[in-house]
Amino acid sequence: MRRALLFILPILVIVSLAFTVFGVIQVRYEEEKLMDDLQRKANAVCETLVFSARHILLNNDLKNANRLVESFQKRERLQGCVIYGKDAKILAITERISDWQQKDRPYLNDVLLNKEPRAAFEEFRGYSVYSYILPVTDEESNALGLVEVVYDTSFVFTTLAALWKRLSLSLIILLVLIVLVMLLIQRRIFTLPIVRLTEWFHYFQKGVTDMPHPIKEKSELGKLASEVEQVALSLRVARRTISDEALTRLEKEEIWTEAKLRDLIHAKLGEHALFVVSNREPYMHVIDEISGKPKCLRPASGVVTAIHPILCACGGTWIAHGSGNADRKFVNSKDKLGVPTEDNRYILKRVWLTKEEEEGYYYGFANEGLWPLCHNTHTRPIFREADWQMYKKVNRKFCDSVLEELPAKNPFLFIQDYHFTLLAKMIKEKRPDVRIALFWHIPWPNPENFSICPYQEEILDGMLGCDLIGFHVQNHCNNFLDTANRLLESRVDTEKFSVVRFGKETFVRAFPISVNGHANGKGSFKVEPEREIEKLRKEYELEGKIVGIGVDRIDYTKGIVERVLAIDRFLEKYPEYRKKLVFIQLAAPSRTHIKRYHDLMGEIDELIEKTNWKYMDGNWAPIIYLKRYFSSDEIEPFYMLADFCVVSSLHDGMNLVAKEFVASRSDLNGALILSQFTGAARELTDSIQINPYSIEDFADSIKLAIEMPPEEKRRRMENMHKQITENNVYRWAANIIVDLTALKNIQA
Ligand code: ADQ
Repeated sequence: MRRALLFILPILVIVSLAFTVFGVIQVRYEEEKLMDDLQRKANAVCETLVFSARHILLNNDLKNANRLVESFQKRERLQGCVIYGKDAKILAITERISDWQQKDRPYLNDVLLNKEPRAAFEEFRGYSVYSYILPVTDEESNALGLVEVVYDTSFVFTTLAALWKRLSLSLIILLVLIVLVMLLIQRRIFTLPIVRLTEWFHYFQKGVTDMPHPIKEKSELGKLASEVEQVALSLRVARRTISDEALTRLEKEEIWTEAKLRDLIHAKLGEHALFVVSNREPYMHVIDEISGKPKCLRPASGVVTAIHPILCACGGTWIAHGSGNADRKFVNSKDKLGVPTEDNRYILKRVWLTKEEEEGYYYGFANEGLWPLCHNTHTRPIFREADWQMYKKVNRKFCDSVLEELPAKNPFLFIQDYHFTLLAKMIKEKRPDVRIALFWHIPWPNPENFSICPYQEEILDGMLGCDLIGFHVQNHCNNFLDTANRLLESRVDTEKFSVVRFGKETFVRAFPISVNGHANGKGSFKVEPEREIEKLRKEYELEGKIVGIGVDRIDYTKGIVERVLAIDRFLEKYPEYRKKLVFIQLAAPSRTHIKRYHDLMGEIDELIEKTNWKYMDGNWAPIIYLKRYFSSDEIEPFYMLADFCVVSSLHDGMNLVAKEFVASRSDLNGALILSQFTGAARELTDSIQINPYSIEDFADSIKLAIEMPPEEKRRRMENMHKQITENNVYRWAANIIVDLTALKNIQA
């Protein structure tokens, strides 16, 4: 519209100017004509009056003078007339203008003297009148007196005003007609072809690349459309070639790498792009509190850690909640941006939530309800009806956002986690052709525990909209099948590991998630690791010390309190390690709006302070607590310098910190103390496994980790390193893609 105005406005201005000039000329002409008329009329009337007045003045006949001025006032628009004597005094005046005599008129003597007529506009009773004066002379041209006629001129102004009104109305009608005609022309010539072209681009973008373009004429637009059609053709050919080459390469390589996953995705998905949905976004823009400038962060989240390398490898679109306070500044008109910023590998589409939506859906239902429901940590889940309604609303919002993006042909959608249990069903209602996998990153409880959820049926029904549901470990799969079997009208096929509900089959599989694994045996830093490690040793005075490390989001499931209690017990029980051990805890604050998390932060602060106070000696204190977000490049040197790493979750779907620690130890040194309640414990069997609730055993495990002979440590780390290298996150994603595409073939 703004563009159309830019186009129409100059035309309107020119037409209005031309019309105004024409109007002014016409009004002037009309005014002159009216005045001319008036003057001629005044002249004629005055001359008639002179003729009668001469006789009256010669005879000084005042009676007739009065009669005469009264009889003349009946003439059209004549206000009245006056007869003056030779001394310029009024002899007779029309009654109607009797107050005319109060007017000061010094020019009367001049007219008598010069015997010349006088015409002028005068002001009378606040109006303009036209006065015309003629001298009356005898036969010898001696002045006998004067006659004056006074005309009303208001009709001139009324006539001119009416004329202006007519002209303005015509101008308005003309302008409206011009606007309408211009809009019609511009719609026909520009808008319609562009709308058709945009529609065609839209389909093309959604994967319909074989539709001919809609611009038939050979205009510039037609040329542009042909060019895009050529690009479409080349792209189609290139994609086919890539998937053929990818298949060949896949058969040769063994270890899963970024490149191999890319090949697999090209081979399996071909031209169909990959879409990922998660609550947490991989890149957040926030205003730096110190500098006041926006900065870009990678959130401390296991989901982000796992999915980001996959999208980096194969491109696609990641749809997530735009939760950073500067996020809106960095998206285009479709709420998208290319990430990573320095080297755009995939598209991030941000979905905006209101404060109430975030409160109800994220903090409320997802994190005060589902999170404690699924984790066995004895934290009571809270289910509020209002939160549930918000959760449904937000799932619908994400559904609309995803539908806008999905291409026309068989797309693949990969949903993350417990925030979107209803999404798959919502999408399938509109697009049954979309292949959907959901990965559940947290544990799945047994049916008894799950059955306390008041919305159990809708949640299970929503999840069964998926074609494939993945959990970290087989035990979670079994729990899910049991739950569906007991709480929902459905049939569980224990041979195929699937749930059938109303004829729709959903497969359930275990896919243990992992990290990228550094298959080349080196760290993934952009900076030099040795320099970084040295810097840390100096900064935290770690020279000659035994260093333990813990890296967590601050969450009650991570067992941070139990960890501190175990360190306390260890130092109590084995005092010879006082002043020798330093434990560094990196902790990212998380979900701090929830009271349980807020209280937990306070509890951890207090406990660490108490423990440090208890053992403090000179400059030494056992625990260094670094409570902030760290980038992965910052975390890795901590992993590399540590003698042991502690993961003490009370319950954890997988736990990527354990795997990151192992992956970063290409020196095959260091020990891992790992809670038996993590998914990771099933794969990392060479870790020192603990029950974090048993503080005594936990403290002994710290001693075991410290005193383990180097060869033993090396042997264990080598096994774990091999395990992570072979079963890295690329293999995890590949397994899901292979299973999902295999299902597609079965169901087709
Ligand atoms: P999370 O509970 O978020 O994930 P986890 O697997 O422990 O957890 O991963 C946390 C990630 O955050 C790691 O990559 C770690 O490096 C990072 N991180 C921790 N502290 C940090 C800090 N202070 N600063 C910056 N980053 C930090 C959920 C499930 C897990 C599951 C993952 C993946 O709860 O069980 O392993 O998803 O599926």
